[in-house]
Amino acid sequence: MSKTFYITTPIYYPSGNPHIGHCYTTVACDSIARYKRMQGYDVMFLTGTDEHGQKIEEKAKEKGVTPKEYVDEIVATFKKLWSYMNISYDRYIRTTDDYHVESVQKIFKDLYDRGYIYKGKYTGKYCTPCESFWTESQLDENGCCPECHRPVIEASEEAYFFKMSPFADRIEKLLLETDYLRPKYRAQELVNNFIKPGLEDLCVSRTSFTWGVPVSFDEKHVVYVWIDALSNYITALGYDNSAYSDYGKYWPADVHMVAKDIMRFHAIIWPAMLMALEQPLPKHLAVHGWITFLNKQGEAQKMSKSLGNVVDPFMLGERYGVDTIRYHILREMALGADSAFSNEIMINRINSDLANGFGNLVSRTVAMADKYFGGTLPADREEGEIDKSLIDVVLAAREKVDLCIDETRLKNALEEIFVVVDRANKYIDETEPWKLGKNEADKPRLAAVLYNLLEAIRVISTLLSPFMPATMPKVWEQIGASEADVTYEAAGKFGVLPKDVTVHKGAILFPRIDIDKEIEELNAIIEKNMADAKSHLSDSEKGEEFAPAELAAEIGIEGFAKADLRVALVKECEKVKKSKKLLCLQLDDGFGGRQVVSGIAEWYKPEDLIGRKIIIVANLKPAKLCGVESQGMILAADTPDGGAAVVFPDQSLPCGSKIR
Ligand code: ME8
Repeated sequence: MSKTFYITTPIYYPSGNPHIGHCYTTVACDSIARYKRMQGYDVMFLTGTDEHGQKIEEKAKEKGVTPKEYVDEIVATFKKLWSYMNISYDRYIRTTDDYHVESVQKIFKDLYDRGYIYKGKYTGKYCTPCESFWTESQLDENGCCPECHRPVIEASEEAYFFKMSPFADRIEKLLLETDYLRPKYRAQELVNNFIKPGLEDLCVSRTSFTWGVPVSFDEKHVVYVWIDALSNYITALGYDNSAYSDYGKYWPADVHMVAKDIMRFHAIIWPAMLMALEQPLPKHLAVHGWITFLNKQGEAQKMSKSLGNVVDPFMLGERYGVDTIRYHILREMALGADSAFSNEIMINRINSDLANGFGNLVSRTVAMADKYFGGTLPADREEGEIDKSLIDVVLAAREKVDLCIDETRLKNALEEIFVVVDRANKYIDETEPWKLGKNEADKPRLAAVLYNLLEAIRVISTLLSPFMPATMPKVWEQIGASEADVTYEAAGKFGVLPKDVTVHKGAILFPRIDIDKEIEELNAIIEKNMADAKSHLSDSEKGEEFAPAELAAEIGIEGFAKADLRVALVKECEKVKKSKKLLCLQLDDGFGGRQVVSGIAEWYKPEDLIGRKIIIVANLKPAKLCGVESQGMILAADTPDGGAAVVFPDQSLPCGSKIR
């Protein structure tokens, strides 16, 4: 019986079109699934959509369609994208599928029968117009509803609760003492934030909307969307239903992959549910960061529809090819950390690794085999001393990549493969085949050099094929490799291609991109998207999509005290010549005056500021911006549309007042 491997993506909310962020998790899981299949595993790769909940219900209402009609359309876009991106999922689950609904009802009832779910009262802040409960911390700055900003009332409703405290110790051990959570450094923060203060019972039913799985024994309640959603990982295998019968074969999952925003649900609630059901726990939870968007100011923003900074994978794929995009997103993101997307970073990466690195290696090697030997290498070869150092690097690659795959470190896996690419390119510089080609007596040496390069390319392309599945067959065609030459087994060997291999010159694999021209075009697209986003979103969508920048690392009060913030009056203000962004302000700071340059010209005209009091960082080291000296900076807040809003203090404060 072959070994099995089960890997899952989150099931995505079909509440907007999928973007490059969704692609990251799915492409990462796809690459691992393909690698494992290549290794001979019997793989189950699951993805799907999470289709219930109040938000979907509301969006469908806004559009005047049923929730099912609403999700059907978006699910079709998700599936179209996955097929476009070459995603080889084995099963696609929709939480509206009948078998899943049936299983969720049984799971809920089972937890109830076991005494882990009980009926109680949910007490909280209630917004009557929105029919929503909020916790204290979710309320807006005025203590009102975060959605409609109207006052809330203290209210309670009947609800079911899931008792999580019996599992606190086991979950703490799971996080701190096993390698369930990757990267491990996130475990302590989870334990400190959620387990140490006492694991609270979780409210797992709702009565304020109906678009969900009804509780089978109390139909006015629908099951909380996370209980519904998390269950997908087992219902899709046939747990508590007869649609499938793969539970025994594939469970427990080898890897659940998610981004950090939903780590808590997978690290705490999901294990608690499985413990309560007395089922085995998944082996690993791999948590990656977000693909953020690097804006013109060089700041990383979360991608969101309201900012119009959502990068469209179809558009990128059309311009650069699907495999190139797959490579780029996987190569940029280290497990656990965020990765900033920018057009510049992407194009530089494509040019350096793919066009100059791997693509050039293939085209140079094949072109030389063609030029000097008419495409077929002669069997007569002369090995050289330097060859061993190349062969050693080639032979070491597979094991290193295996390890990275097993630890879900895909960026590192690609780096390991590119160590071989770099070594092979260096081997060309060292052996100078173009010189060998000039001399008939050097032809046996040249044949050996080219053969070694073709072998290196064979191993590189085999190991790259799970990441770039559409391009590698083109490489195999060019280097004359048969199917048997590019198996996992063959990637651990050197000398597999026939001695008299015939190459076939083909099209350039990764054309070099003209960076200036591309950036100009891409920036124009993004700017248009941003403008469209502003004009198309409803107010509720703007609020919903706004995601504040991440909190900076904690500092002590002494850290804050280092910044000297003061009130200052803008006496004069003018645009800095030759700059679209900068304003130069003359200030009365209470200490004789100073000049500050600020990058807010896109949002403020000089007359908007003259005569008003603002806040400055008064002890910032002076700096020159566009050649103009700036003695400090003024405080401004990020706005949801990517702009800046100057902070105006109480205008009666005297200049120089200290802010603490
Ligand atoms: O949370 N960068 O669904 P969701 C990287 N339905 N990954 C991103 C990303 C970005 N900018 N944006 C989204 C849900 N993702 C629930 C999940 S699972 C039982 C239920 C990816 O549509 C990432 O994998 O909001 C993240 O975890 C997931 O999309 C969240 O997708």
